[in-house]
Amino acid sequence: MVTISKKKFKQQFETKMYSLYAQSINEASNEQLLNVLCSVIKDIIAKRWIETKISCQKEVYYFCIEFLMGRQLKSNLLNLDLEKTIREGLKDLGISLDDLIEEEVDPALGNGGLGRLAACFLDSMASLDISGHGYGIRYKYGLFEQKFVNGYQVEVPDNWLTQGNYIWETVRPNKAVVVKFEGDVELIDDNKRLRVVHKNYIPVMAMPYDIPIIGYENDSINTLRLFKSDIVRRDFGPTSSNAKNYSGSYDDALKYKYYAEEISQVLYPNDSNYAGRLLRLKQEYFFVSAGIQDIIRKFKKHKSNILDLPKSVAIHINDTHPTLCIPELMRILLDEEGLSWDEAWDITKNTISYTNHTIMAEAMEKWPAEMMKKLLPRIYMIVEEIDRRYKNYLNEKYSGDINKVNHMSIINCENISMAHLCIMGSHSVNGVANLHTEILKNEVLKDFYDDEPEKFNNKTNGIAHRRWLLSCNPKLADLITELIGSEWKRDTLKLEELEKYKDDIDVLRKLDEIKTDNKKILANHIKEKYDIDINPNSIYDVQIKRLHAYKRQLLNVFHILHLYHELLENPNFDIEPRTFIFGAKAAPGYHLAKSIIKFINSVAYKINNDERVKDKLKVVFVENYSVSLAEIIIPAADVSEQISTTTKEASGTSNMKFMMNGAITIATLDGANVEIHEQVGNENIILFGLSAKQVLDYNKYGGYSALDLYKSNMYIKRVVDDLINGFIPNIEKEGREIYDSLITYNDEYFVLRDMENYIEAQQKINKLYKEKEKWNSISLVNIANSGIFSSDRTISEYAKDIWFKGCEINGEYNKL
Ligand code: 26W
Repeated sequence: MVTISKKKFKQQFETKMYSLYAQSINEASNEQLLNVLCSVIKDIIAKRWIETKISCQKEVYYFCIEFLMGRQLKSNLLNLDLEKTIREGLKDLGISLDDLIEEEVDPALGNGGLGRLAACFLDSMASLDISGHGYGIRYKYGLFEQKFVNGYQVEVPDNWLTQGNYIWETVRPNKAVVVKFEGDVELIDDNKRLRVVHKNYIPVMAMPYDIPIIGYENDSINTLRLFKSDIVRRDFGPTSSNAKNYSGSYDDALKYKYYAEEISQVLYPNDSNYAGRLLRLKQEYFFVSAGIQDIIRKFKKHKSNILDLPKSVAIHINDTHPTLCIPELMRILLDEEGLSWDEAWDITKNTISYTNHTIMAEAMEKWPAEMMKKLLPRIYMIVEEIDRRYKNYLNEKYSGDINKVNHMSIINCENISMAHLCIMGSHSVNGVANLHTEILKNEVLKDFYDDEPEKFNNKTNGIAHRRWLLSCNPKLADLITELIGSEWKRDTLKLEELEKYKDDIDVLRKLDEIKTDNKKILANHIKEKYDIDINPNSIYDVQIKRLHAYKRQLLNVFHILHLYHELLENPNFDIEPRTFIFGAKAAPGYHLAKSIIKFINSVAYKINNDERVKDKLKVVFVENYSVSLAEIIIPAADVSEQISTTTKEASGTSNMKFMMNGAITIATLDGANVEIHEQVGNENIILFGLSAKQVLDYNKYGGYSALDLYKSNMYIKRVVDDLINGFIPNIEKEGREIYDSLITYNDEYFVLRDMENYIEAQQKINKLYKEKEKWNSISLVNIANSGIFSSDRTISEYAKDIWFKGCEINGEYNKL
């Protein structure tokens, strides 16, 4: 493991300050101090980073259109075991490490679950000594910054690269590659060998920016390589005469510059709705082609026989956004390596694996064939050929069952189904929680499962416990270590040893003190930012995730309104003081979601300004929810709201983070909540709501009337009417829109159907909190059983069952 003494660190810090800024330490701003510190850390790890790169293990390449990394300084210091040395060294120089940690930008290069999972996976791959690297896009603007104006969400561009560069990145111009768009493809018969010539294409340069991914207390430093798009400059080397020539006029040159730079300009702020925009398809091909070219270049430098690619390389497609890895790898193998179709197809299938993250029909990517044909003519030809062969196979197997063949084909009704291409072009398809995988196998992807059952497998998501416990909740981590030693940091299943303290009053008291401390930290933050006083002795009840109808923030706010009414009617109503905390961004084009934000903010405003309930109820909607905010909120939570419509949340990962930090979960049996329930048993989780089967049956056979329920249940009616009767001021339009979604359009997400049951479940929470010792004991049982949700477990499973399956040289992964 790399290390440095305090003395040497201080010397290096001073020298770096002079060389970068030519000034003394006491003149420097925090921003400059942070830059200097990061630069010193990069120097410390540089040699190790290079060495990791030339390891001879099988390499895993994780393609994902988003990586939601969070701040890196603290987690890098943790993983390098340097926090203490550097804290003290800086202190000697009169600098506070905490100030510098706070100074770091939190890059929002992802929307939510998908991107954050990718970040946790990188952490685990490095920590498990797996040579696994990420490929993605270096967006100039990340996910918009959210502001509330009169309770409405307003989106502000996220200009995160204010200084032009990101402190952790290293640009590698010598590794840039060209990605080709548009143009014409000619097939030339060259002495009986078909040669493919791509003419008149628009060349776009993919410039790699590398970020080191440091393993936990080991020697691995992997790489997250993000590509920035740019014009191909004349000095880049010989440009092919087949490329379109833009040097003609000033106008053309400007157009070209815009075309190239636009590709990595901004992250699409959508996390469930497929929009079908040309620019998005450009983004997808851009990073996929750059990544695959990079892999092949690297492979050929060290190994000779391209037929051996699957032995040395595993390529993982994270959701369908990088699907074009399949035809792009085919293109290189066919056109550049001169392999036959069958050889190329074997290699491609054996190299590539795919994860599905959602069953929501509206999220399924389907690209218009015409669009792909024009933008990526050679890729389209290959997709057509894959489809033609697949249809032949299906026709033969299902003897002309036209419906089935059409349903399963890749190109259908002029649209290309990316999920279908992923399934048939890869050797493994996995869901992200048991229930999700079962729904894929038995409902959404049933035909594909019946066709190739051995391909399908489950990999329940996980979280990087280093960030989500060790780093964000140090007091809890220390208590755990004091009780059971420190092995749990490497092997989280050891957390189970905590369970023996579930009746130990001393331990439970300590746990309670830590939670209260964390709650005070959050209270201070909320006071400072929003000037709202919250009571650290109240129940902190938290729902933080993207705003989506299926996640049912509405159910939560209806319950709040219910309590409010009960309190107004009866000031002696039995209620433990509660603070409801929301954090959520809505996709800018998602009208209903934005209306729900306005509704929640309006309810919050009304309740927080009502003296009558002042000591009992508070509602806080934090602005601009982000990874760094989650790191303050999660350790302070008492209640974890995981209340999606059953079947809709593929897994969820905040549910695991809360559990690991001792919150008690109120949940539907959806996604990974099912597995949390299996871990802790009935007594240690509060469940409610429809079962998966009930939801699937309602969807298939009908039989639910939201209107009937509304009419017959006075509690439901009372809160639904609040949307339209003026009780909550200034929500005329939004209230009506939400009301219609429930009553006129029959409540697609069963909010009203689950409401009574949810209120009962919430009463259980209220009652339980009065027995503080019991509460703390449940909290401890949750922490003790959360070890299985470390992403180290998830990644070990990916390694064993997918990436290194049957790999002799990597036999050691069987031990993971
Ligand atoms: C094309 C638009 C689009 C964009 C993003 C469609 C779908 C996505 C993502 C796949 C949505 C997503 O983030 N899904 C979430 O993935 C998490 C990690 O597996 C799960 O925990 C969440 O349950 C799932 O909603």
